[in-house]
Amino acid sequence: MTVMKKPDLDVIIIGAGVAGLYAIYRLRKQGLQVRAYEAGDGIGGTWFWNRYPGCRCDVESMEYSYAFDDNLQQEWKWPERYGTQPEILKYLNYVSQRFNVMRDVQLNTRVTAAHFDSGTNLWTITTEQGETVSAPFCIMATGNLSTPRFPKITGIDDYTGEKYHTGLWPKEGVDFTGKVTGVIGTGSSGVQSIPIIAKQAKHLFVFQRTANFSLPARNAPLEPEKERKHKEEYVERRKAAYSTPFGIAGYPPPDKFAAEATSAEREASYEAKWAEGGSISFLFAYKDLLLDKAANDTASDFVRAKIRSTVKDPKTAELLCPNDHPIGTKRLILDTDYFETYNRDNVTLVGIRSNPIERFTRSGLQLTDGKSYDLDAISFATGFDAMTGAMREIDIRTDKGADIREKWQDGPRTYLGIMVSGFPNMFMVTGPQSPGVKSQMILSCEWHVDFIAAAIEHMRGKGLTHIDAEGTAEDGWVEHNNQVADSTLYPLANSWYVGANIPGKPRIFMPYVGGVEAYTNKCKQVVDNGYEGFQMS
Ligand code: N01
Repeated sequence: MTVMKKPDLDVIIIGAGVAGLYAIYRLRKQGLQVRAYEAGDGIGGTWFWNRYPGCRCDVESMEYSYAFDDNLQQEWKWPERYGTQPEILKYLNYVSQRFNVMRDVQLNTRVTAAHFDSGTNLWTITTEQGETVSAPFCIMATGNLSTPRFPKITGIDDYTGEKYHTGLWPKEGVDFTGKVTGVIGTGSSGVQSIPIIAKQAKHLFVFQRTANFSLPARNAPLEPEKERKHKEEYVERRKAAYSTPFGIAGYPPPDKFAAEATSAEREASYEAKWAEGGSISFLFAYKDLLLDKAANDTASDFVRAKIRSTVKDPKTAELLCPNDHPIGTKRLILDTDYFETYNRDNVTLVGIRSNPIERFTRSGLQLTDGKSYDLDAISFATGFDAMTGAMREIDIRTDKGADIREKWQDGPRTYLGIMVSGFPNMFMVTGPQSPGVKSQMILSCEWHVDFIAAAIEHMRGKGLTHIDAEGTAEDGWVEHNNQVADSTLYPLANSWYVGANIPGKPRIFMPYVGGVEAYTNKCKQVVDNGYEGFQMS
């Protein structure tokens, strides 16, 4: 008689960022034995790794927090309109302590493999240290922007100066004082860090391949009255957030198409939103900004005019004007003094679209036309292998021959961004084809963890042990995801949403852009219909 091995845990959680921490809390409440395995030497995920200067959330701090405990949201005090990385990390550490989460987190533990055995109905993970752990359920709380990427450019390892990646920033910080510094990349991380690095560096060269739209954040200390009112309305606001496209309440939805306004009215509307700061309000100016190119052009032109009027050198201004994508189709950046920074004498913008970096040298880098730059330090703000990178780095497979790298070789396929057909009992939090990165992330993490917790509870109640997504349900969801994306302007941009920043990555639109309301309604309907599209046994 075969003696069945007793699993080590009920649920393995991979990652102790926002999603993993809540999963521990939520599943423990159901009496489950859980443990999260985290590569970092601290919790916090994104907010643990991205310590670059100026790192700040682009969702307002009163929104960007957990909703699962009303006392928590009443007692935490955010100092500013937008949370800084240190402040958000402090918050996550506070949450961990307050709910005694740390006892179920194992730090400094990178998971290298996760294998499912159908005979035992167990997932077994293997860590970099060689430890193995088994459980019937495994949750990938591995994050969407957690696999930093240096560009593959000749000679990168020959460069002997200081080299940093915004997503792997040293804990002790970096002092660029007196240094000739380069920043490569002008996405959110580059745009947030450039003004601060510029203030320290002897000279800063910004190497820009693609100009991006950025709006002023208008960060400021949080007004006490605004905080008081928000806290008073927290419960209703959180509920209302699920009935919005981005999972954030409080922004009146647009009621007009851009063409219904005169050009003077549009200008006044964009001007007011520019002065207010923030991206949702700006994109909510008109109903069709993300649907109709002509409508979008009016908003794009407004921002380009702002760039031209801010940046004194006309050539630099022109280079900073985005011209290859409609505004909002790449993550809209929020900045503090980004364009103003190019008026400093110690900052030079170098366009590398038509004259790319040819190679790194021992002392800096050389462009294709032969011009070279000696640099004491280079900060790579070159982004991430987004959405699928973290899971593809783990050897995820089943004894029935399913392999995540093979399954996703033409792009991710998921059902609701929660499960992948053929990988039973493995859940994802904010996986591809869910609204995660297009929403208030913490809300989406809570939604998914709650969904997973309820599914496990449902199964236990019925004595079931096995859940998988049906192949047809997955096919339908992938198709729906693509159809929704194709009905918008999003696919027009070469963004990490489509994997365009990773050479060779299949081009498929990865986030669900039908909005949080449509998505959560679909999830509710799935549950109401007895977990439609999932096979349970
Ligand atoms: O990364 P990105 P990020 N040679 O991929 C350039 C979230 N986030 O870390 O566009 C030269 O956006 C690349 O150029 P191109 C947020 O969701 C949030 O900035 O590919 N350049 C691009 O300019 C965000 O969207 C916050 O032509 C190269 C840049 O590097 C996401 O994270 C803050 C290159 C990468 O931009 C990612 O942002 C920070 C090469 N070989 C991040 N390879 C907030 O909450 C890449 N680039 C505010």
